Amino acid sequence: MKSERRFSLDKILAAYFPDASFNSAIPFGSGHINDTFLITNLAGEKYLLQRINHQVFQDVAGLMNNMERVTRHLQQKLAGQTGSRFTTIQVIPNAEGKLFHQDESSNYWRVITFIPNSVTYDLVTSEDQAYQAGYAFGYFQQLLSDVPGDTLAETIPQFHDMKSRFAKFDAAREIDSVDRVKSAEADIEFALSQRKEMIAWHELVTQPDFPRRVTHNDTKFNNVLLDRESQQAICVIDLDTVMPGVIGYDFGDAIRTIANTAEEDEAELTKISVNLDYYRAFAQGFLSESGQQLTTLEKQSLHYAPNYMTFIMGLRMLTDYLQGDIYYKISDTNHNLRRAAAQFKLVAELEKSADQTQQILTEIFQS
Ligand code: GN1
Ligand code: MG
Repeated sequence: MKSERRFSLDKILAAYFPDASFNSAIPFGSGHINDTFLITNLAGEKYLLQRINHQVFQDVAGLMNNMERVTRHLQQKLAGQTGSRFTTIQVIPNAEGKLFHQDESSNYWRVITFIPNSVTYDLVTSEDQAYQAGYAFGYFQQLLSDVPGDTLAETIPQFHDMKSRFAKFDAAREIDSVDRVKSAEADIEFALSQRKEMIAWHELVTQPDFPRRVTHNDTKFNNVLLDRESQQAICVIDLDTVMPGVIGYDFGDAIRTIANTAEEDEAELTKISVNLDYYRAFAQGFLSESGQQLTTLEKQSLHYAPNYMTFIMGLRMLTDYLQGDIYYKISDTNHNLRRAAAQFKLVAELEKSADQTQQILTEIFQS
């Protein structure tokens, strides 16, 4: 949800670094929810300052406690692994020792470390990148496998719950507050045609005997930092939604951006298809790290996970379009509709590649 930009960065920085002067603060990254600035002080030290969207993350204290707990855990685990190139971001408390800072206009802020010599990409351009991303998210998941999930707050309740997402979609269609239903008929029809199957997968993975794990829940390719020179994965970022989940959420959401031949909001739908080489490379990297711990049921659930996660993103984007763009940042009035159409096209493409992707997963599990 978008809010007015009313704040003074100087005052906020003073609450964090009372003794330092900063000579630049530049907008950074391509997130759709929070606002991020790269700040540099006179000594050349860099940090990331982020305004947390507290309409999306309503429990900011719970969110920041999660982040502190998760990053501390990662730090401890990584300190015990000699020679690991992997690192983690850290939360920098404000001058009073608080994990976040609230300004006079009720904006919430946090500062985190900046990882130097790293790059992110929105699109994968080589098998090695896909493998690196798989390795990173799989390793991340494994490092967090001994954080008790019930100690983490649910930062967005029912985040990947298809029933709840459909209920919001149905309400948005019904209310049609900005008179956009007519312009989205084809996508609405597609969404409705998928309802049964999508809800069935969610029911499968939320059965009482299905393992709950600490998952990242937002595993886009651009949430992996690669070392600028070696191009190897060194860090997983955007920890806002690290909370209890199922393995398929992370596998599926990553495939959505990693095996997609086009951008998330591609207007030219013919450009969107599944790159099977990237699919395989990502799956190999991911399962090399997280595969051993999976139960048979979890392994079986992975195949449909990309369809599910791609579809749920499209459904959320379409709902936002119907509600008048109240959630995601947009660049034009049709942006959310274009995003939804692109996601739905990818669902259809995943469907077409189902035999090949099943074969890939079977081979990896047998090897
Ligand atoms: C949002 O802010 P960003 O870009 O990291 C969204 C994800 C979506 C993504 C789509 C909290 O993530 O769920 O997959 O946009 N995050 C939230 O690009 O809603
Ligand atoms: Mg995010």
